[in-house]
Amino acid sequence: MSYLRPQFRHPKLPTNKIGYTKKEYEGALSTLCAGCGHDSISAAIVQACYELFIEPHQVAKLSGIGCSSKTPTYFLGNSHGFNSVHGRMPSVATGANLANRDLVYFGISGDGDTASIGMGQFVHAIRRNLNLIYIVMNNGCYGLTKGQDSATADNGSKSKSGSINPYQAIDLASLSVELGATFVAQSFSGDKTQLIPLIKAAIHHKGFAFINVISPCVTFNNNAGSTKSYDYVREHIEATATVDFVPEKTEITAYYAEGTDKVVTMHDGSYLHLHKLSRDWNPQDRISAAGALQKARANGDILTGLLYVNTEFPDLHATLQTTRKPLNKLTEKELCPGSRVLDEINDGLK
Ligand SMILES: Cc1ncc(C[n+]2csc(CCOP(=O)(O)OP(=O)(O)O)c2C)c(N)n1
Ligand code: SF4
Repeated sequence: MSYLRPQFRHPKLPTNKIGYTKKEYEGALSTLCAGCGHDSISAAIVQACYELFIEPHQVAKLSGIGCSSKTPTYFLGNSHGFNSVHGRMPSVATGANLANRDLVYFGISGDGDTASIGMGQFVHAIRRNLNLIYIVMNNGCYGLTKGQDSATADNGSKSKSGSINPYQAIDLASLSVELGATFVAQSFSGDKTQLIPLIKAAIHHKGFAFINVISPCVTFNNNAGSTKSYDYVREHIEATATVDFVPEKTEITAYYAEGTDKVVTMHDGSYLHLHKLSRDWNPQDRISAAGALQKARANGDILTGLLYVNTEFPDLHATLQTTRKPLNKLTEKELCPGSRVLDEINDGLK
């Protein structure tokens, strides 16, 4: 495979509302294995940011370690990025986010990075409702270190070497719902029609937006008997609803009449329009989302779509009442209230 990407693009490439072509949202050429699901997720992120005409310099990409955590190099090359330590992305994302609330934060992780070494960090980012789009590229194995089973590998699933996983799997979507994540979605890397609107909705969600994306590892976990292979996922995928993301308030009115659809209003007035496939699906009902996930799991199915959303719970900035201004833009006067105020604070602590 050649790692040189030609710089040439058609001079008449379409531009988005702020005048950028798709090229401005791309990154370096991927060095992942050809056919790796992670590359499709990167492409979906590029498309979502292009269609939402996000300024690339207003995005920060944080990741841990793994093939999945390498992907921020392959999308949004004009954005800020920090490839941190295995399992520690949520801490770095928390620090960056608290220092500057104006950016869109993507936290990119793998199932090893999140469900093993990073589990402690993951659950606390959820608990705090950090304003972060947290994407797990879930292939059920440690791709970068040659395919060992991860904690999301299903019980009974067969590895490439033929061994059967004797342990229970951690279901990250169920766990997120249980812990109170305010946006939980699940998708498949091969389903960009579903994944792109979910990413757009996650960008507009104010709080922790978790997307668990089943993303087959073609090199180490795409064999018969694996429950994270392309064939298995295609056979067992079950969508709750198809999703449209509608940025303008006015555009939605035509949909209200349809009895089997559901409209969810986001904090900023944008809408999620869900065309329900399963009867009685209500993404704002946490208990039924938890039940539906358990049921799908018991049947060996993978439930996809927007599983749960709560637009009421305050995000971390609202809880901590942090400054609206990014820390690096605060003036000395704003940072230092003066000795009189400091004396008053100190007196209050006596
Ligand atoms: C502290 C630490 N422990 C272990 C490793 C070795 N290591 C690197 S990546 C990885 C797992 C990667 O799996 P995952 O997060 O699922 O990403 P994937 O490669 O499958 O996309 C491990 C164990 C490391 N780099 N740092
Ligand atoms: S080893 Fe697996 S996860 Fe890593 S790049 Fe290759 S296919 Fe993707």
